[in-house]
Amino acid sequence: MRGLTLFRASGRLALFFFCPSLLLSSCGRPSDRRAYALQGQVLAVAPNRGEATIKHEDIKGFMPAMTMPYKVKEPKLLDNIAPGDLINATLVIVSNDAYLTKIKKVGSAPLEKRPVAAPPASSGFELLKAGEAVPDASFVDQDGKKRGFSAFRGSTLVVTFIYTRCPLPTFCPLMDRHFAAIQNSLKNDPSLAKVHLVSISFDPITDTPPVLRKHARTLNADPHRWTFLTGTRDDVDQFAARFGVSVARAYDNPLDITHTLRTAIVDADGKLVKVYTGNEWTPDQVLMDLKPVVRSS
Ligand SMILES: [Cu+2]
Repeated sequence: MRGLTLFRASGRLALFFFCPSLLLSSCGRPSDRRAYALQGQVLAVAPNRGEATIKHEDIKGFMPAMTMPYKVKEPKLLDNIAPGDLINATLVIVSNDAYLTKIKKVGSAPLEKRPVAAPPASSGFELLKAGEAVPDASFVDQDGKKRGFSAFRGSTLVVTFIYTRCPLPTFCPLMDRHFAAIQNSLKNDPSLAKVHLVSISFDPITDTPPVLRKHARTLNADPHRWTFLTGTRDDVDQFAARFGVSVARAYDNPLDITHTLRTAIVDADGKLVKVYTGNEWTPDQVLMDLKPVVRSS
């Protein structure tokens, strides 16, 4: 035990010696780890994905009450929990990851039927299929300018849906990081010069144009290559639903957002090429898939 402690101590020391000129934040990675107490109810368990969906209380100093799928540190942590269980757990946030650990069942309660804002039946929410034209929709961009989706015709698009307050590094912030990586690759590949990135926020209450502009700047988004849009809640929800994005807001708090992730390639004629589900796609995969699309347009 003592040996291990010594080894660790010298490991840290070595780290400091090896990178004295770097910022402490990148040197001292272990200090990036933050842990928060989470209390909530398990709504669903997905052992194959190593995930549990938890409706949880405010996490002081980190995020408001929310319902989200969380990864667990080890799959076996899911063995002892079931929908309806009330749990205490520790939410660990590291630079690009987030997971639950120390999950402890403290009770159970009937599952409340979550009032999910279902899309109105009349608006025709079928999922778009590859080859179908993406319907037009009105948005406003990070400069407050009105932008119809059809105004992007002529550019091959990579479109994703996010909100800037999304607290989990593996969700919306990951989409942002992936888009930033794609943007960098686009700059270095003249054959992809006409590809444009579009991030659409489904949280128009918070993500006003100034907020989106600031967010874009934080990500080093080049406005000629990467546009941030938002719109009325209904317009955004209906548009997003066509790609398979579901957004649910708690009735008592529209800022409590639960959502899925979808990212899509749309060709220069405005037709859907491909949709990526969730957060498991990579920038390289998208770049590969873009090449034939750009070539044929
Ligand atoms: Cu998110």
